[in-house]
Amino acid sequence: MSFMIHSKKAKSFPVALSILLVMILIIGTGHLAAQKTIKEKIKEKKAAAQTQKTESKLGNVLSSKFNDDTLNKIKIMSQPEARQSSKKYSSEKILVKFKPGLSTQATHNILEAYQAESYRLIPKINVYVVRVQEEISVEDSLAALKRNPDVLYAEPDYKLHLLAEPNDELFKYQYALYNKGGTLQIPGSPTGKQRADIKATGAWDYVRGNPEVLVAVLDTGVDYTHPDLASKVISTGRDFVNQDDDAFDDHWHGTHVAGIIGAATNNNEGIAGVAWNCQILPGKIISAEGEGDYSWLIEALVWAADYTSGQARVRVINMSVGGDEPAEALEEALGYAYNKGIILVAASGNDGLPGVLYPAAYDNYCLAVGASDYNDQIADFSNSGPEVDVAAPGVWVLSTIPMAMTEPGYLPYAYGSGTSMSAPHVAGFAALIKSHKPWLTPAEIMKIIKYTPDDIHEAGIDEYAGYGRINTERALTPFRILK
Ligand SMILES: [Ca+2]
Ligand SMILES: [Ca+2]
Ligand SMILES: [Ca+2]
Ligand SMILES: [Ca+2]
Repeated sequence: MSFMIHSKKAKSFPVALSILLVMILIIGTGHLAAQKTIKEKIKEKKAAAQTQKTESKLGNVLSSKFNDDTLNKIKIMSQPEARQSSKKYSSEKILVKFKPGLSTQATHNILEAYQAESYRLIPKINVYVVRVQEEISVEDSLAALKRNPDVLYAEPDYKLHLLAEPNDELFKYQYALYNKGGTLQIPGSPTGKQRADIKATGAWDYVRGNPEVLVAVLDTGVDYTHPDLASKVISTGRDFVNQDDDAFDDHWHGTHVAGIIGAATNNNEGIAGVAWNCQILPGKIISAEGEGDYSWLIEALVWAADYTSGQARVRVINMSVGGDEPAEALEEALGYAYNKGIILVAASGNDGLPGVLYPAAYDNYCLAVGASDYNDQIADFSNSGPEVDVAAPGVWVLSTIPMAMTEPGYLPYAYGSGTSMSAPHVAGFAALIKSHKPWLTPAEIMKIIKYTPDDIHEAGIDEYAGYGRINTERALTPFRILK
């Protein structure tokens, strides 16, 4: 499948597929975080970076390995083998839910009778993440548990993957927000179409967001030391991969996604985000290698849904990730967040095939987002299906990348393509609507987003663009009453 993605991309963008950086020196340090914890963390990261530099000068193998690895990971990401070689589900963990009415002791007895190596409960949805013993296969464990009358369901812990690839060209403006038309300065690209964009400048005349509206970015983490993000990230978040309270980005994807949603805007630095004043909450569910387990996403959904900081609450969750399989525990976690009033936005997938990935395919809970381009054409990698709700720009989208991956003399921004870049435009849009009209429910906000786009691709609703490319201005501008 991944081969499909890459061969398609290679056809469209022969120069693409490695991360790119802007060639201007970084001036100033930008805005540091308002949150003390973030400030402290920034200090720590800088000290760590300093140590690392010193150590690599001394030829320390470990520290130079960090740097090389980071670069290698980017290269690996752009190889067609990356997804092909990955397993479909975890060979160590499964997800189990018991029928209601069973005591905790009884469930533990059952898990121990089946020789679980260890287990932990995801609260609120009461799903156990069970680690099976090495000598027992997950297939055997699942088969045995499914036969137990006390088990409601037992399913594999499927793998998630990211839905974007970096490109290696750099351009001077964000057509996605405001497309002036004319050349995009992309080698080999056609001319961009005037106003093939989400009309962000029109919407910003009315709404710029509320800092108490948090957008959780469930991804590879976020570089909260980035000059265009530091003031916008509310806390260091939670890392479900490494089980710690520091969702610092050791990949690049989550930082890119976070910038699209909410980079500090109108600050003489870098790029503009869609939701100017809303804040970002990072949850790390994808490893440095670009892979994740469903259980990490499930746990993160429950955590984000319950997260509060003063008056601030998560109102939107962005998931630029996807897996091929449905899973009951995932659907339950989505339902938990949705019922707490959270708008769930997910990428449709980058296989260029019919078939929307999960979680995007859960129609009852998620807005599934496909990718359009600078000409309002559907990207050839964008997955299609009746579950697709809307499209948003996902080709050559400029955003933030981690400082650690920025070469000296370059700015920490890069172009990326994928439905991963499309979903955060919609997440930022949802955050603007929620800021403007906090009483609206997720169902109502989903309707506004679906019923206000510009029709693109085939006439009317279609399986590639859904209702069309989002139009934030149409949704957020007050209606004028004409006499
Ligand atoms: Ca961490
Ligand atoms: Ca900025
Ligand atoms: Ca849908
Ligand atoms: Ca259409």
